Amino acid sequence: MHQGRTTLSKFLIQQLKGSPEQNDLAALLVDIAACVKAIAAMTAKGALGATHGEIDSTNVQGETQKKLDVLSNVAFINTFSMGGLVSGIASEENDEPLDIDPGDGSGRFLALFDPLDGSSNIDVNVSVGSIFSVLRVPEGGRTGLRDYLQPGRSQLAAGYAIYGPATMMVLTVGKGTHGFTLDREVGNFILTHPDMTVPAATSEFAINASNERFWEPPVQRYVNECKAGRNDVRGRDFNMRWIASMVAEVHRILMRGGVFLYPRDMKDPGMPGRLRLMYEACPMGFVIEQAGGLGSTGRARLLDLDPEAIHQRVPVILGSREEVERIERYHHEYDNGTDQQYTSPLFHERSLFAS
Ligand code: AFP
Repeated sequence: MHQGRTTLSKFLIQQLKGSPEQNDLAALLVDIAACVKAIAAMTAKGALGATHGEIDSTNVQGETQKKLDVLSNVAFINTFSMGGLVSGIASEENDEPLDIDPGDGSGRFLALFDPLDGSSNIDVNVSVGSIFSVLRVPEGGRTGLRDYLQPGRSQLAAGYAIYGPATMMVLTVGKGTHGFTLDREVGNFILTHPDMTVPAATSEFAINASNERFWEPPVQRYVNECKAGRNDVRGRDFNMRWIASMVAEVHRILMRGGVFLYPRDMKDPGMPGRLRLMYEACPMGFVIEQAGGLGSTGRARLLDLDPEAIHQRVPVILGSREEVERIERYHHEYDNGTDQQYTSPLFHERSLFAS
């Protein structure tokens, strides 16, 4: 038992007191935790829960939806609709944001979320997660879609749930990043990882290497140097991971360092990246930066981007600060043409990227 251990509710009361907005934010995060517990219960049933498999529909991303994608999305929508604290929600699974009228004007927040991230892993029993971001309704009240298009630095809170061997919630309200483990017997989230910190240095990177031929040269340069290991410029060997579940990658990075890359690639030149800015990159960037790491596109800080669309995609490079800064430097040197000495002549003669 965890007598005396801090529960999520007690933690939020301690971190968020002193204003009606902060009190409401604490209440909203408790509502999100209740939704996470419901999704954790569905996920834990596996194939026994009739939650595996696909349904005959695709989401706005053009992705075939898993049953658990839809069930998780409904769980979040119901939570926010009944909580009376939110006036609008934007979900990866919904084409358009949904306006929620609490009726008494109390909906001071906007909630953006990926209800089930990594859903290609559900049927093979690998960790999946939920990602959430909380914004303030702009001064002057709701006007429409543009209310949601706030830069990541405006977030009031962000975090994720990871449905792994243990169910955990990791979140920030702008005062550090903190991890809570679900005590299933009691049904409480217990503060088990206060003040999580991303080590500044690392020897572990995460990227889908099957896309290598489509990456821009600075990413190829970085990954090739990691693979070359101790006999090359990095002077040490690196390890690689790829779980295809951003939540699991980010959690590992928070626990032991590392760098996660889903860069822009030329597989689909029209697509600036795979991951979505508003409900994946921004919340994860906030969580990582509050733990001392850095989140970037390779050319700009994620939290400083001015959003243009709800489902906008961006390149994502985040994790240990020293590695992200190195990758940004490689992008800068490539863009201003000073990386000649490092980049294989191939890229300047017959490269996919030849201008
Ligand atoms: P799904 O939710 O469609 O499985 O996508 C997960 C994800 O958005 C992110 O969590 C992973 O890091 C990334 O996609 C995996 O992409 P690849 O399947 O291209 O490796």
